[in-house]
Amino acid sequence: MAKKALVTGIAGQDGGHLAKLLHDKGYEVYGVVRGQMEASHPRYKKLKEEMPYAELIMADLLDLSALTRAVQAIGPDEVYNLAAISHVGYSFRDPVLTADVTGKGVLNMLEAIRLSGLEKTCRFYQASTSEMFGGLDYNRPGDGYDEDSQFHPRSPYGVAKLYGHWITKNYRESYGMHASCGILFNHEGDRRGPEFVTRKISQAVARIKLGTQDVIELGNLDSKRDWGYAGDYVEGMWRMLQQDKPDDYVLATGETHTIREFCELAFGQVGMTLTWRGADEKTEGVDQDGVVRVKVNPEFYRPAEVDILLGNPTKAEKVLGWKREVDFPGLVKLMVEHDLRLESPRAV
Ligand code: NAP
Ligand code: G4F
Repeated sequence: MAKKALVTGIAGQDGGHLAKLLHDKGYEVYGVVRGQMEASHPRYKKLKEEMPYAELIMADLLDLSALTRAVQAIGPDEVYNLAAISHVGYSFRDPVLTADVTGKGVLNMLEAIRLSGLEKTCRFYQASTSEMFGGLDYNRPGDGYDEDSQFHPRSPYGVAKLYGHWITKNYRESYGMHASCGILFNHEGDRRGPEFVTRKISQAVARIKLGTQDVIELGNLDSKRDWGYAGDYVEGMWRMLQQDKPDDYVLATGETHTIREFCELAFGQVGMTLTWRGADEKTEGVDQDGVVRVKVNPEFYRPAEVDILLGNPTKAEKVLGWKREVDFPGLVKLMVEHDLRLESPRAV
C-alpha cells in the first residue's frame, strides 16, 4: 500500500518541490491550501496543472476543526507542516497574525493529529528555521550554527517559529510522537516568491537584461546568508521522517555570502559587471557602462536585522546521509536562467 503524506503549504516554494519528491517516491500526496478555492478557481487550476497527482484540501492553519477533518479523512502516515507566514519583513508589519499562523498554527496541526488518535502512527515534520538563531549568539564563527547553538530570534517570525519548534519537541516528549524539526537555512530556486531577496534580484536582472526594467531597489546589502537550493532541502525533510527516532537537524551549505555577492554573480550571469560606489543609503551598484543598476531604499530595512547566518550541517550529513548538490554559483545561475526564460517576450 502506498504511504499517504499530507503537506501543508503545498502551494509554496518548498511545498511544490516536496510534493514532487513524494509523488516520485510513490506516496499518495495530499495538500492543504487555504482560501475559498473551488475547482474553477484559477489558482486551484494552476496548482492542479502543476501537480495533477496531488489531492488538494481546503483548510487554514488557524482552523483546528478543518485540520482535524482533513487528518481524519486521509489518515496520513506522514505530515509535513510547511504552511506559515514566512516573510521576515512582513512579520514586523503583521506580528499578531504571524504569531497565530506561524506559531499557534503548528499546535493546531499537532492537535489535529492527536485528536484523530494518530499520534503514535503518524510522523510529523516541522519547518523550523535558522531565523531562530538570530545572529547575536554568533559563538561558533568557524563552524556555523548547529543543533546545540543558542536561539535568539530577531523578528516576530523568528519568535513564532521558536514556539513551533518547542511545541513540536514537547509533543515528541509528551506523547511519544515521531515529530522532527528541520532547522533549515535559506533555500531558494525558481519557485521562490518574488518578495524574497534572491528572487527579487534574479527577476530584476532578467528584466534589466531584456530592457524592461532599469534599476533594482534593495535594503541591507551587507547581511550574509547561507543560501542553498530548495530541491536539495526537501530531500533532507523526507530523510528526517524515515529515521527510526525523531530528532532535530540543521540543513545548510556551510557557506555564507552577502546580498552584494548575490547581485554581482546574478549580473555576471547576463554578461554585466557590477561595481559599487558610495556608502550606506547612498550605495549604488553601477554596470560596466556607468549606469546605476542597484540602489538602496531604506523602506526595505528591518527594525532588527539578522546580520549573518552560517549553518553547520554535519549532523544531517552523518546521520541522514544528506548532502546539498547545488552550490552558490549554481543556484544563482539556475535562478537567473529561469527568469530570463520567463521574462523573455517569447515566453507565454
Ligand atoms: P512559502 O513559499 O511562503 O510558502 C508558505 C505556504 O504557507 C504558502 O503556500 C501559504 O499559502 C501557506 N500559508 C500561509 N498562511 C497559511 C494559513 N493560515 N493556512 C494555510 N496555509 C497557509 O514558504 P517556503 O519558502 O516554501 O517555506 C516553507 C516553510 O519552511 C515555511 O514554514 C517557512 O517558514 C519555512 N522555512 C523556509 C526557509 C526558506 O529559506 N525557504 C528556511 C527555513 C524555514 P498561500 O500560497 O495561500 O499564500
Ligand atoms: O530573502 P529574505 O527576505 O530572507 P530571510 O529574511 O533571510 O528569510 C528567509 O530565510 C529564513 C531562513 O533563514 C526563512 F525562515 C524565512 O522564511 C525566509 O525564507 O532576506 C534576506 C536578507 C535580509 O538580511 C534582508 O534584510 O536580504 C536582505 N534584503 C535586502 N534587500 C532584502 C532586501 N530582503 C528582501 N526580502 N527584500 C529586499 O529588497
